[in-house]
Amino acid sequence: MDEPRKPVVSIVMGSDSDLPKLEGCIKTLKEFGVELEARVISAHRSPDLAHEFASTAEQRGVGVIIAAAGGAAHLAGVIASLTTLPVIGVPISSSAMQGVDALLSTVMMPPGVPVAAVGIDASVNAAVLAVQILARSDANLRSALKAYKTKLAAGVQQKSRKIQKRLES
Ligand code: RP5
Repeated sequence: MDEPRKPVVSIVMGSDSDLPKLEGCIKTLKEFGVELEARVISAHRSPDLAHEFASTAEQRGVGVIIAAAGGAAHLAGVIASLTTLPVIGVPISSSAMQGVDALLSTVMMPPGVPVAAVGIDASVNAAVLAVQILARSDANLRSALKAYKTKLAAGVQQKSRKIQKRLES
């Protein structure tokens, strides 16, 4: 039997309640054919697990970590403090502050410990950024990214044609 393929991107989220906001990320990574894993780890509720995860991810073959959390979102920052892997933070809009709290908690890291924060709930961008990082050493991913950009541009033209048609009718 084939060995299960090792995850190259690890998605961690502060709670399972964050999962709906990460479906776009998971779908996008799968479309690029990137092996992934997804785990619930909380910087505040399970700090020992966060420490263990971050300090062993690189030796498990993970290349990029995507860390998503809402509220006082310290998950991405704590993980970034314990690994030299690139960490992409996704602020989640799960609190009364609609993600502004998570955005600032995720992005305002001290010098020397970067988290590449994407927009609030912008988990598709986290996936694309992860693929762009991995593509530096993967020609297939570089081609796939070029095709992705072409598709984005085609989508814009299609929308424009749709508006033209509506104006003409
Ligand atoms: C954060 O608290 C999680 O990332 C989630 O966005 C939020 C609420 O968590 P639950 O109370 O739903 O577990 O740590």
